[in-house]
Amino acid sequence: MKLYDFKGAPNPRRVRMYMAEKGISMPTQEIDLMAREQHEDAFRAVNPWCTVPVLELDDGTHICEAMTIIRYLEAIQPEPPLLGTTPVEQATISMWEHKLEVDAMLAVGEVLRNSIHRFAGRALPGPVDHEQIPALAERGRKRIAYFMELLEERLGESEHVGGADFSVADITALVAVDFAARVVEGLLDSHPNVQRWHESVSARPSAQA
Ligand SMILES: N[C@@H](CCC(=O)N[C@@H](CS)C(=O)NCC(=O)O)C(=O)O
Repeated sequence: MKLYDFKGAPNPRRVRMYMAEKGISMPTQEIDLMAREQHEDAFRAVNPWCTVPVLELDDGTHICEAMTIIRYLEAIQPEPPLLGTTPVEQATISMWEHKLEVDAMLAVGEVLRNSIHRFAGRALPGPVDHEQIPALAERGRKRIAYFMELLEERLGESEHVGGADFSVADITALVAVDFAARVVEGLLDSHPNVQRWHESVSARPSAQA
């Protein structure tokens, strides 16, 4: 297997952190998003959606989308479980993971992609170019404030995002919070529960992956 990766980007980080937690290692190929390598023909043949991460299997199958890659790896190597074991654990982790992907990861993307010069004309990842809409950057900032409140409340009642144990919901949450910190100064201020959790999950060796 091989992972198409880009070190500076949040979605590949979700997969790298998951792999580190599981003790899975494989060759990686860096796709330089800054140089728009994701739009070159060689990479379009791997993923016509022009995004990383992508997992390449030994038979040539390509699997895109961070959570889909994670689900595949969990299916072939279930231990230690990071998607829950009982039906209720699995549902709760999946619920929080998905909520944070939509409300947190996409909110930060909305701010960055609609405000910084580098993304002019490239307001969405993928093969189709889109103009920036500054109002979406404003809305994204409000969405970040909302998800921080949501996380604060959740981590006031639960040790980890998906429940008692560390799970993939913590991975998406950590990546999203670190991503949000790029656009909001003092993000963790007045969020003591998020701070406590952030310190603890950031201390895991996998957070450096
Ligand atoms: N929903 C996809 C999102 C993938 C994605 O947007 N990846 C970004 C890097 S974080 C990308 O490849 N961007 C390419 C671009 O900006 O053109 C996933 O979960 O993998």
